[in-house]
Formats: sequence, C-alpha cells, structure tokens
Amino acid sequence: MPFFEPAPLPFAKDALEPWIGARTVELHYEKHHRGYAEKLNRIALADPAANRPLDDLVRHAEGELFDLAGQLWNHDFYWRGLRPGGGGKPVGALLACLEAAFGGFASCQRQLAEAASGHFGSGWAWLVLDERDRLRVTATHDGDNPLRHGLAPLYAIDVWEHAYYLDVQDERARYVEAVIDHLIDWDFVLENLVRATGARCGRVRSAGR
Ligand code: MN3
Repeated sequence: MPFFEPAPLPFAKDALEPWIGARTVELHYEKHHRGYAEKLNRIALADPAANRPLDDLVRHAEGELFDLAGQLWNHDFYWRGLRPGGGGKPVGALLACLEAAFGGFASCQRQLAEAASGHFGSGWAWLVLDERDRLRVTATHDGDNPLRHGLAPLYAIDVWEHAYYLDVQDERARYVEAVIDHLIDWDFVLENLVRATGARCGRVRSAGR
C-alpha cells in the first residue's frame, strides 16, 4: 500500500464534457496527478522524512518534496471543486459573502478569471480566505499552495497547460471561462469557507475593511 495516493476522481472521466474532454481528464488524472503521488512515494521510500501527512509537507517541505506534495494536494483539491452542471451563481450566504467581499459577484468572477488567464507560466489561481477573514483571489506558481502563505484555500483552478491544451490548445481563457461558467462546485467552496471560518461566513469581511 503506497503512502501517497491521488484522491479518487469524484466523477466519471467524461462527466465534464464538453468543457473538459474525457481524454484531458484521463491524462491529467492518470498520468500527471498519479505521477506526482508515485514520485512522492519513491522519495518517501528512500527518505523517512517524507513519510509525513501531506498537509504537513505542503506547509513545510522544501525542494522536490514540496513541489510534488503541493501538486498532489492541489490536484486532489482541484477535482473536488469541479462538477457537471456547476458554475453560474452560488446562492444564499455564500453569494452574499462574495458580493460583499468583491463588490458584486461579477467582480469576483472577473478577478478569478483574470488571475487564472493572466498567470504567467504554470501554476494555480485560487479563491482564498486570508488571516483576517477576507476573501481574496490569488495565484501561485508551479506546485505552490496558499496554506504555505497563511491563507485558507477555498477553490483552485489548475492553469498548467496539461489542464486544457488538448481541449483548447493555447486559448487558456476559454478553459478558464468554461470552468467558471459551467463547472465550479460552489457547495465545495462553501464547505471550505465554513471550515476556514470555523462557523458561518458571517465573519467574512471585504478586503476594503
Ligand atoms: Mn494539473
């Protein structure tokens, strides 16, 4: 039994079509995501220091160990944040929180789209809660993760080329738009927000306050 494994995909490989093709999901999950876990296990066999919980490695490891742990964690999180028939507008308390924090829901969507589409090179765009309970959009390079920077991850968009190249080639913005408009699982975002605030999102503040 290997120490590290990718979390099971929460949907069938063709479930995200036409936005993300079955072949993309197949390669992304079986080759890239699983590949990070397999490399991590090879390091862990040789170095007992790598036999630590994934969260711990993401927060504190360095070098290749951190790159691989970050990528494994980020992909587990990425898949869980997507669902067929998702996207659009959340409802209730989450919508109110996002509107208050970003000055409208459209502004939240736009900031997330810009962070993802405009990110230079490989990495991730995130919706996070910062240490002062403010909702923010941010981006990280390579396998980096907000946990390392004192931020609670609420949502992640993978902007490595392997996430979209088969579907839309160099048009990353089309992939990002499809994720935001059709695939984001807002229930997953709400779960993460509730966990991060320890209660309700009533405590969440806008960045200006
Ligand atoms: Mn990826």
